[in-house]
Amino acid sequence: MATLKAKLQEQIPGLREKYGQLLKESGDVVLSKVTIAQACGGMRGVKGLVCDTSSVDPDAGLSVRGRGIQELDDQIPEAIFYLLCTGDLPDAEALASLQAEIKARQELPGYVVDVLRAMPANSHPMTMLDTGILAMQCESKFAQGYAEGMQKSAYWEASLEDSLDLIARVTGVAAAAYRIRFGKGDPLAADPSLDWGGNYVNMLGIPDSTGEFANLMRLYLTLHCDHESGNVSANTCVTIASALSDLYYAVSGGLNGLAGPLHGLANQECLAFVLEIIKRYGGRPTDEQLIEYAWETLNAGKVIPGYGHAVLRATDPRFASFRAFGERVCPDSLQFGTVNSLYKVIPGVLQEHGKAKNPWPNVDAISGSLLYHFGLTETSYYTVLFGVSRVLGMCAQNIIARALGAPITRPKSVTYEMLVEAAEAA
Ligand code: CMX
Repeated sequence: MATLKAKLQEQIPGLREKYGQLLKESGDVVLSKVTIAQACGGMRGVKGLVCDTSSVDPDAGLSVRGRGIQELDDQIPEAIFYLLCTGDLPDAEALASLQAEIKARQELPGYVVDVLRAMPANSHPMTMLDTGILAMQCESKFAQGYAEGMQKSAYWEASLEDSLDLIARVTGVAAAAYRIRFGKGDPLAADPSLDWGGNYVNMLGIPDSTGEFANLMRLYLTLHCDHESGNVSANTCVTIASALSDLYYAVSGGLNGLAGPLHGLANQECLAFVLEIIKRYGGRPTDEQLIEYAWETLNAGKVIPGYGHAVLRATDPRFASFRAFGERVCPDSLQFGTVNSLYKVIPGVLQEHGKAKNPWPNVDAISGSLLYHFGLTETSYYTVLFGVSRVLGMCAQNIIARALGAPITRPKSVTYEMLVEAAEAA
């Protein structure tokens, strides 16, 4: 099988042709209607975006290029990036070539560490990640090519270059942010003998005598890779990039959206929730205690973190993959055990509460308990891991959008008066 670039080179003419033909023959076909409730309600369910890298079914959950995420959870994240971009998993040769590309680009520019060190000591790790990425914007090959009059047909190649640079370096930025923010010492250099996930663990500097933390990291980076293009972070990234802003601008902006508590920050809040419960009840709580705690949370007007989803209507398969990992590696962990107990009682409580359309857990409900087991106990760092993984999807989506010459995003907004007019006309 071909290297990633050769494979894309081979696929892109066909991709352009099939979209061109579809638009020519069926461009006027109606895909979706929009109600007033949807316009006022975060556009939930409105089909107005195109994304080929992945898709989320309300019951089956995430599929990457048509393959359910659970059948991919033994793949390393580099292979997933290849799959996101091309629709195929790489063979050994293509994977080795992609890994070599990443290793060749992974040295972090020294100024990134200077920028991170200059930030306020109480900066959120997500702010450090986003800032570190944005600081590297001066390295963008897309921006440079554009300034030099690059042909539109070559945009995707510059996007691939930026993607490989970003993927190679984002783990270094994230690990440096961890070490600086939490007083762990100087940032550690990348080790070219390690794969992407293993290297990230190594640069965090957390001992991993069994190698299982590196396995968890690979799983983590695989499971969080992409989730269509309508979620806040992906959609923000797509919108920024549609103005031909390069990937450094777009990914940094998208990750700022991921930092919100209703989106990626939920994984930080989930573990804080679990730790608070353990503290309150002095150990592993009983089901009755959990039910009591859940109702207190809901009655205080707060959400149960890690439960519910804008699209999913069943247990997130990524939750199931993490659960299987936890059962194998740390079945006796207090935090993992409490997450399991919550899984038993929370869906019933939320059903009785009657508000959430989906009472089942999403991926964030469990990931923190596993990180905690391996000594990554700084909960405010958890969303950074989510962000590092999501860079894979954002980059893959961008390469394809550039190949197709995606236009600038510009949906139409309406005023209250226009809504009333539409209501009266109906
Ligand atoms: N606990 C309590 N109430 C919840 C809830 C939960 N876990 N999930 C949804 N609800 C409430 C909503 O707040 C909303 O209440 P109001 O009508 O008072 O505003 C009502 O149920 C209906 O919401 P919904 O249509 O079921 O859910 P949304 O699509 O509006 O929101 C989400 C989805 C994820 C923001 C929401 O379920 C939530 O806040 N969950 C907790 C935070 C979380 O786990 N986020 C991570 C999501 C994964 C990700 O994107 O990263």
